[in-house]
Amino acid sequence: MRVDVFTLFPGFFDGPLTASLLGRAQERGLLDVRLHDPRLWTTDRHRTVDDTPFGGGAGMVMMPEPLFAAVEAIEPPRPLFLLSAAGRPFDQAVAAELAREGGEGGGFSLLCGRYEGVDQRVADHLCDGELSVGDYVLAGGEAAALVVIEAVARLLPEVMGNEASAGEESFTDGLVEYPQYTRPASFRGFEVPAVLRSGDHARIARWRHAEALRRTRDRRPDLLQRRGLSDAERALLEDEPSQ
Ligand code: JCQ
Repeated sequence: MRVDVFTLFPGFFDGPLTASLLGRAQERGLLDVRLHDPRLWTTDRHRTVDDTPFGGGAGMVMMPEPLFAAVEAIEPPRPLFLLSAAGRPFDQAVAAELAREGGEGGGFSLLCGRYEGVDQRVADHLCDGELSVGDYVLAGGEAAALVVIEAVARLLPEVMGNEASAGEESFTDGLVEYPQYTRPASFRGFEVPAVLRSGDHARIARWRHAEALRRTRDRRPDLLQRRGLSDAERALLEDEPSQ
């Protein structure tokens, strides 16, 4: 899958794209991230990419010309998304959509804003949509772009140790994770729940499901609201003791 990124700071991506999962995916030819610096498409002596806002106000706005010139020269894979706190919330469903549609020779592209934002004509007439990775303000879209790339790349066939890892999320889909433990069984007097050492795999699966439900209800009621509960899950939440 090809992902083109338009950024004034291509160096921001050096570590994240070469390390770990994304680095291996690129080495294996499963992922092809291409960075483009719009500053290279400026034509003035000072390589200017930003200007003061019409109407006044603090800060600078990214100019349309270098962004349009860069995108029109490259003709990156579409859709092209602007990273912005005002965008469509990026979640696992959007990640899955992008992984599915970028899967076979396809892809998508990302435009990273900086300063106070980009000229609105870039969002309106160059990009196909806007994505937000969360309700906070970043200094630029680069960190958000990395979030999107990593969440999508790990869903591509062959990128992780997939089928098992992706399938594991089946019944717990839309819930937060159940708690995980490893050795030692007792650490500083803190014990691993006995059920996980019982060897009773049906009971372990039931306990994990109940824990995922309980934690989602307590920490992320918004997720539970969206997903809903089956009758069996309602019973599990009421009946299952904590361990
Ligand atoms: C993305 N949540 C927050 C920073 C300007 C479009 O112009 C700008 C974009 C950014 C980066 O995006 C975010 C963001 N999801 O801040 C400055």
